[in-house]
Amino acid sequence: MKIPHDSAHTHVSGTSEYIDDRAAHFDEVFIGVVFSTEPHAKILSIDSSKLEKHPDFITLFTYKDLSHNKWGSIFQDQPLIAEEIVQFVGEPVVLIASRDRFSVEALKKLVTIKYQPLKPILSIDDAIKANSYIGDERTIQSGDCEAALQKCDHLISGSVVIRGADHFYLESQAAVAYPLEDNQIEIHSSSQHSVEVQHIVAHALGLDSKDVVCIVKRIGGAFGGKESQAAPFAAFASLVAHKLKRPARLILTKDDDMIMTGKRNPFQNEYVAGFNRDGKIVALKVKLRSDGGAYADLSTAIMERAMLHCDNAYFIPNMLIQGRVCKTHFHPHTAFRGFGGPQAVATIEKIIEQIAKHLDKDPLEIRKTNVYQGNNNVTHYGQPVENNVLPELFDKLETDSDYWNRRKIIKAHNSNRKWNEPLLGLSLTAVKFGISFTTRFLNQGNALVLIHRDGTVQVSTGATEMGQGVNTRIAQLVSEALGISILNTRVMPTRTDKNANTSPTAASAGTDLNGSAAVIATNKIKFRLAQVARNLFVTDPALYASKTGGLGTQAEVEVTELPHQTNPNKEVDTFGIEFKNGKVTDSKTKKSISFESLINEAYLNRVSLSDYGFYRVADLGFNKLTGKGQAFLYFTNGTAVNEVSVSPINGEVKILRTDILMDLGRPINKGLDLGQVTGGFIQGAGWVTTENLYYDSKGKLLSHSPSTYKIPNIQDTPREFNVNLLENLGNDKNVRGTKAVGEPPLLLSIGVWTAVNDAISHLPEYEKKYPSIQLPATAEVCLRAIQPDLFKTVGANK
Ligand code: MTE
Ligand code: QUE
Ligand code: MOS
Repeated sequence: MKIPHDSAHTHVSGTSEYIDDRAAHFDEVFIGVVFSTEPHAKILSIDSSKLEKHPDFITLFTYKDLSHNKWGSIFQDQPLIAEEIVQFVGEPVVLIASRDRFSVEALKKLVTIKYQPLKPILSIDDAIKANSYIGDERTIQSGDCEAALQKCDHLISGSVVIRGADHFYLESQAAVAYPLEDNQIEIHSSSQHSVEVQHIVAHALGLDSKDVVCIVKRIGGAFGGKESQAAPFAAFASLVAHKLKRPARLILTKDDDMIMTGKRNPFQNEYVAGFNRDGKIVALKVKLRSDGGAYADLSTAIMERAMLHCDNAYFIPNMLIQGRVCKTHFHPHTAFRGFGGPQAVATIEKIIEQIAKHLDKDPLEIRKTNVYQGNNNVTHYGQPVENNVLPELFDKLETDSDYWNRRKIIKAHNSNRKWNEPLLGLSLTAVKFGISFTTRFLNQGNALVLIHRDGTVQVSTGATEMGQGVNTRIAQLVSEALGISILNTRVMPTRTDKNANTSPTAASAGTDLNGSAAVIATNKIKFRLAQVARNLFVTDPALYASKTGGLGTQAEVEVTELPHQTNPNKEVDTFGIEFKNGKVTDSKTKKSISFESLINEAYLNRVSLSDYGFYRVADLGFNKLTGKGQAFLYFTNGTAVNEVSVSPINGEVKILRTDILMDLGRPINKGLDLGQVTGGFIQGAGWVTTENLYYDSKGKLLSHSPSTYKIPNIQDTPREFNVNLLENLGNDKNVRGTKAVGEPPLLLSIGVWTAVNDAISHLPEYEKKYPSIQLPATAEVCLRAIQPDLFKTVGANK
C-alpha cells in the first residue's frame, strides 16, 4: 500500500503550520538582528540615538543582557552576540525589539556601529600561512602508505578545490518565544536539535533546563543548516521574551539568513596516489583542509567524517589521511547533508578518473578493480564492510544503464563533433555512506507512546520533521507493530518536556534511532495487551469489564511486563495472538476482538496503555584517539551513471540522463525513500554545477538571494531520470531491516561533476593531463577550462 507523507494533505492545502504561521499575540514584539559588516574588527562604539526616536522602537539588547554568552555544539567558543570583537560579516551585534515587524528593516538602519578593522583571513591558503586553525591535525591510517608509495608502478598527485553551498531551506531561521509564569520559557524553534536549543536558551538566560521547553512542530527544510545554527536565534527570541515579558518573534529574511549563517565547509585537498599497471590502487595519501569559518561549530566532526570517507567504495590497503580545520573570518560553516562525506568522496572519485586517464583505461574498470570485494573488505579505520552489495550494484547498473554502448557513442560523438557542438561526458560513481554518529554518545533515542481509550495512538520522540518523512515512518512502524491503520496513529510535535536528552535529527539516523525507540516502547504495551486479550478469550464476554458497568464484579487481569528490550527487531511473544488489520486474534481458536475494544477492556482492567522506550545502538567502538574501530552500524550504498553535456560556447552543463541504483535495505516507505533519493541527488547536482557562493573582498556574501545564487529548478533535473532500489532483506542490524536514506543519495551527484571532467578531458589539449577543475563546475569554470584564451583579458577566477 502506498502511504503518503503525513503532512501531504496539509502541505498542498496550505494549512501546515510553520513557526511564522503562529498567530501573533496582541503584545508580541518582533526582533531585528543588526549584524557586523566587517569580517574582523574591534567594535569602537554603538550609537542608537536615532533609533530611540522611532515610534516602533521598544528597546535594544547586547551581549551584556545575557547571563552567559558562549555557545557551541562541540566547543563553546562562539558568542551569541559579539562582545568587543566581530569575526565575520553577519555576526550578531545588537538585537532590536520592535512593535511592528514591517519597521524592523528601517530600525536596523538607524543603528550606527563604528569599527576598527583588524586583518581578516579569507581563504584556506591564508589560514594555513597564518597558522590559523580550529583544533589539532588528526590522522587516520592503515598499512604503510609511504613505503607502498615507493614500491608501486605509477604515482599521480594533485589537489582539488571544493567549495561550499547554501542550504537554501525555504523556511529561514525562525523562532517564537513565550514567557510563561514563574520565569519559564516556551520556545518554538525551527531546529533539528530541540534539546540543544533548550540547553542553550537556559544557559544564555541563566535558567535551568526544567524552566525551558523547546517545541519543534515541523521545519521548512533544514539539510543540516538548522542542526546547530537555529540555536542562537532561539536564544535571541527567548532573551527578548524573558526580559520584556512579552512574546517575541524572530524571522530572518532570506538575504540576512544567507549572509549570517554558515554553509557547507569548503575543502582544499592534496593527494598522492600510488597504483599498479592493472589499475589497482595500493596507496593513498590525502591531506584534507577545510574552511571552518570563524567558530568551531560542527567543523571538527565534519572533518572526521570526511577522513572516514576518503576510501568511498574502494579498498585501498595503505592509506594516510590527515585532516585539519582552518579558522577564517567567514560565517561559521556547519553541517550540510553528507557532513564532510561528499567533500571526501569527490576527492577519491576525481583521483580514480585521473588514474584512468593516466593508464588510458575506462574509469569504470578502475572502479571495479578497486571496489570493496571478497577479502578486500576492511576500511582504513579497521571496520569490516559486511553484507557488501557494492560489486552487485556496480554490475547491475553497468548492464541496466547500457554503460559500454553509451561510452562508445559518446566517444564517437566527441571525436567527430563540430567545434560548437556540446562535449559529452559519462561517469559511473558510487557511494558507501557510514550510518551512525561518529560521536558515540549521540547514537541513542527515546520515545513515548500513548494509546488513548478510542484505540488511537500518539507517539513522541526527539525526531524533528523537516520534510524527510521521519514522522510518517515512525507512525508506520508503530501502526505495523500494533496491526492498526496508520490513520489511527499521529506523531506529535517534538517537545523537550516529553523527550529529554535526545540527539539532533541528523546523520540520516532519525528513523533508525527514534523509530527503534518507538518500536521498543510499543512492544512493551503490546506485551501487556496480548495478556489482556489472552484472558478475554477464555472469559465469558458477558463478564468483560465493559459489560459490568464498573460494578467491580469481574476479575481483573494481572499483567507481567516485557523483559528489558534493546533490539527493536526482537519479536514479542504474544502467546499466539495476532495484531492485524485493527483486530486482535487468537491464531488457534480464531477468537477475535477489535483493537479498539481490547484497548477499552485493558483500560478498565487498569492496564497501562502508555510506555516509554529507550534505544542505544549496540557495538559501536570508534576510538577518536586511534582513528580505529567500528565507526558505523552499517553502510548505505548506491551507484549512479551520469551523462552530461557541456557547451563549448558558454560552458553550460546539462544532465542528460541519470540512472541510480541504491540499496536501502527493506524500506518502510518506498515513496518517501524515492523522494529522498531524487531530492538529495538534485540538491547535490546544484552544489556540483551551478551554486556559486560569491564573496566580496571583505568576506561578505554577495550571492544572497535566488537571483544571484542558482539552485536547481525543474529544468536542471536530468532529462531522463531512472531510480531503482535493490532488494535487500539482509540488514538485520537496523529496525525492520531498513537502511537510512537521508544523506547518501546526495553523494551520487558527484558523478555529475566527474562526468563534466570526463567531457572536458576529451578535448585534444587534455589528452595527456586530467583537467583540474574546481567543484562546482559552474559554466564559467567549464568555459575557462575549454577556452582559456577567452579569459586572458578578464583575469583570474575568484
Ligand atoms: N529532506 C528534506 N525534505 N528536508 C531536509 O531538511 N535534511 C537531510 C535529509 N533529508 C532534509 C531531508 C539531512 S541533512 C538529514 S541528516 C536527514 O534528512 C535527516 O533526517 P532523517 O535522519 O530522518 O533521514
Ligand atoms: C555525523 C553527524 C554528526 C556528528 C558526527 C557524524 C552530527 C553532530 C555531531 C556532534 C559531535 C560532537 C558533539 C555534538 C555533535 O557529530 O550531526 O554535540 O559534541 O552534531 O558522523 O551528523
Ligand atoms: Mo544532516 S547534515 O546530518 O543534518
